[in-house]
Amino acid sequence: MASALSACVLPPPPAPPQRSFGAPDGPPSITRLVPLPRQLSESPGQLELEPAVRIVADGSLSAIAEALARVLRRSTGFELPIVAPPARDGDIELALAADLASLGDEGYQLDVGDRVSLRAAKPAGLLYGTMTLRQLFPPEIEALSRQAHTAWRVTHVHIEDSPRYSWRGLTIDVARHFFGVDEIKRLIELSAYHKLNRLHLHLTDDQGWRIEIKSWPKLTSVGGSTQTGGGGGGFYTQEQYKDLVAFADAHYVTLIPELDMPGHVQAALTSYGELNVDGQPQAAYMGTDVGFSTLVFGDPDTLRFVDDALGEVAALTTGPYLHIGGDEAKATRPTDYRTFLKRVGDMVRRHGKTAVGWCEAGEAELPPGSLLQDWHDGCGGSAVGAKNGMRVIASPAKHAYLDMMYTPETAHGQKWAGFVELAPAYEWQPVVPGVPDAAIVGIESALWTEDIAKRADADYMLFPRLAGHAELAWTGAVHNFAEYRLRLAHHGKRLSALGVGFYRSPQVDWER
Ligand code: TNX
Repeated sequence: MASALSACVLPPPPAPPQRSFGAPDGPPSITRLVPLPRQLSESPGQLELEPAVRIVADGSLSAIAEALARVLRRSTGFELPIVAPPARDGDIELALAADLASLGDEGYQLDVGDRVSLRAAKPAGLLYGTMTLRQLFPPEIEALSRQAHTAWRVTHVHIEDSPRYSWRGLTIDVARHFFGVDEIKRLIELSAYHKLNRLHLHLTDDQGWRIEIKSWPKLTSVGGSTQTGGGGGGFYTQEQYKDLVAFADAHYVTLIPELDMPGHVQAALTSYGELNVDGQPQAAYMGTDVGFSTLVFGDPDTLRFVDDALGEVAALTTGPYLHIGGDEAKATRPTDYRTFLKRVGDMVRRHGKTAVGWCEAGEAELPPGSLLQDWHDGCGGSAVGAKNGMRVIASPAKHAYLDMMYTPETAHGQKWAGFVELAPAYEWQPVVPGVPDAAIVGIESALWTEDIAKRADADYMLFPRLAGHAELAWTGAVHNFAEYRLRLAHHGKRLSALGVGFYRSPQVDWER
């Protein structure tokens, strides 16, 4: 236990950290946290949860209180009733606090002393505060069954925290291989646990169409029945998709649907002959090539199809964004590409949403305020787009593509952007050539699934790299891999308790 007040402070963004976390004299609580909070100080003393502990929160916060209670009840075996204020010593108190508005909508303040007091201006901040609180306990707190011999102690601590970037996301390709509702819900929980707030579902590609469009039912009855390498495919009904949106909303994760166009559309061309020049449905595609399919331009059927599909997906979407793809449209003539995406951007606006496109789409005139997802050093479009008022999300393949193999020995995945071990996944900055820092809204990792068909393989590729990306997005670049790997060793115990089968990189001493 620290004998004197010890503190670690991260200055506000974008300045670099003044001192490194995890220095030998750093507060021990720090070694438990991924992502790091902006500011933490410890003082002497510890709080131990007693069986009589209660969660004190007013009714409007019951969902967040209940989510925390569920986790703590399982492992502690305590009853953990949720009661209205006032709190007494020994309790965990959650409260909204207007005086914390300076920490923003996602920031929070967490004090552990004679009781736990978690305060935030907005509910999202409280949710993130509960994630930090969970990490301050021993890792067994995440266990699914009662851990009888663990003392649930937390060192007295004061934390003030808020995110560096507003966009902290993950792309999951459910088109190449389909991942069902329960798998996506689990990823939403794991995203929120790491303080991520965007989940982008790549719903359509050459190999499959994964979202029911009632006005074009063959998109799923035909286009949803295939996937890479053959096999059954699958899709979300609109009811299932609504359920996913509600689940994501409850975790303060914005679900972003992507309908990729004008390339990556073979599944649509397979479903409807009228989308093709010759009026005939095309053959299903189950390989791994990209850039060979394209929609036909200027054709009224095509435009009606795009508008109907965007309209139905917009109606299912509570968040502000629709992703329209725009990547690798190598079979589309450049002028057609620009004309088409401009029209699609206008449709998105008409449906009341903000367009997001892959960086190539910066070449097209999307509405101001649209976003570009940059997957490799500008890819031509990001700088142009930024000049035209677009904002940029950094997803550089060589750091953030989680389908890249860790090493030549990794059993699944690709290597076109290089091998991505834990250090290169962690040590980078979200900068894009020609794009001013102020136009960069954050980071999004991506898991493409040409070669990833099972939850266990997805876990292995996502974790623990996603934790490093989450830290970059939440804390900003801390970049002391030697220190990070110590925290990651601890985090690995939490991931295991959460049932995540992650890659045990030799860069980390997991047994520490
Ligand atoms: C590139 S980067 C793609 C995807 C592939 C991925 C495989 C981008 C926007 N498109 O279509 O699945 O590489 O790593």
